[in-house]
Amino acid sequence: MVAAPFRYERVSSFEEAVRALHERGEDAKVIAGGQSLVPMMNLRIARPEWLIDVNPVGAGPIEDHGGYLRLPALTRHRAIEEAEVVRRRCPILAEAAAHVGNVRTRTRGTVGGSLAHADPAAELPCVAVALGAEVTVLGRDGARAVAADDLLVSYLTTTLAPDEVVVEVRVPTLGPRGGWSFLEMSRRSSDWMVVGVAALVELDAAGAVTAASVAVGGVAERAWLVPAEALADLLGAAPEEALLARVAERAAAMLRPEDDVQASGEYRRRLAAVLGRRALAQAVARAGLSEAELAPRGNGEQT
Ligand SMILES: Cc1cc2nc3c(=O)[nH]c(=O)nc-3n(C[C@@H](O)[C@H](O)[C@H](O)COP(=O)(O)OP(=O)(O)OC[C@H]3O[C@@H](n4cnc5c(N)ncnc54)[C@H](O)[C@@H]3O)c2cc1C
Repeated sequence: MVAAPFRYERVSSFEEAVRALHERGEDAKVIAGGQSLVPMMNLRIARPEWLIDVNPVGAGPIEDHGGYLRLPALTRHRAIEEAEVVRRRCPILAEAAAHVGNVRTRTRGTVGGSLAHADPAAELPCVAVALGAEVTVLGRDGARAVAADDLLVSYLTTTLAPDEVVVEVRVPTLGPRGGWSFLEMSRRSSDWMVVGVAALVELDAAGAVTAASVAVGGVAERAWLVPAEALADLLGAAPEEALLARVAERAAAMLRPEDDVQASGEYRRRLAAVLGRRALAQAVARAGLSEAELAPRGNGEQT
């Protein structure tokens, strides 16, 4: 199928985009990478009257601000996957970005688009929630910062107003004894996840856990941040396999995923427990890796 007729405007700043969205009303949509919006238009699930193309704004560089990385909204998934600064300072983000679709999709799709689109099976919202990332949103009254966890509401639904745009995303960088892991199961390598888990841990010098954060994708109507009480047993403890398994089981038991064509809800819940245990174990194993051990090269995948 082809998209219904639409009108098209290019803007060279996010301020202009906000103005255009406001003037054109609720039938206007921003287009960034087009990797979700265009397929939806072709299927006529979306029929915007106006497309506001923000690509002339450009992405600009990913900046290291010490405690956080600043990713402009138009940063492509491929840039996140490949950037040395991301691999070294926030490696979970690069690891997750490598799972997004195929290389053609990653070359066009953007971090701002992924968060604004809010697909519950998308990798970047899941990792953003686990990291406690902050999203800068621009509207008619200026900019506001919103936690990724507060941006996401439900299937393809966020707290963005129709005339607001995502401008940048700030992701906390890895601590000196921080470990990370992003694991997912999908039916084929370039498919959306059936279930994915993002896990972050911090250890003290004695190897006890001082902080942990886990988010799960594909199991609810949005990326699910595991409540702190489900991870509480980790704090102050030596992260042994049996403890990690118990914590992952407890968190997964809170889930009530629905059946769909890809998997039953019960299968997803089991998968969340297994991937949760493995992700926590990998995060623990990676905690304290030196900078020289980080920033591995891309896998050169060309699918
Ligand atoms: C074959 C294929 C496989 C894919 N596989 C995956 C996958 O495995 N995992 C995954 O996560 N995604 C996958 N995707 C979709 C993903 O790649 C998109 O990049 C992403 O969801 C949206 O980013 P985009 O820049 O393309 O957004 P667009 O398609 O341009 O826009 C998507 C939505 O976000 C809004 N939007 C975009 N940018 C902004 C902004 N700055 N401010 C406010 N609103 C904005 C648009 O108005 C629209 O509603 C796949 C896509 C394809 C075509």
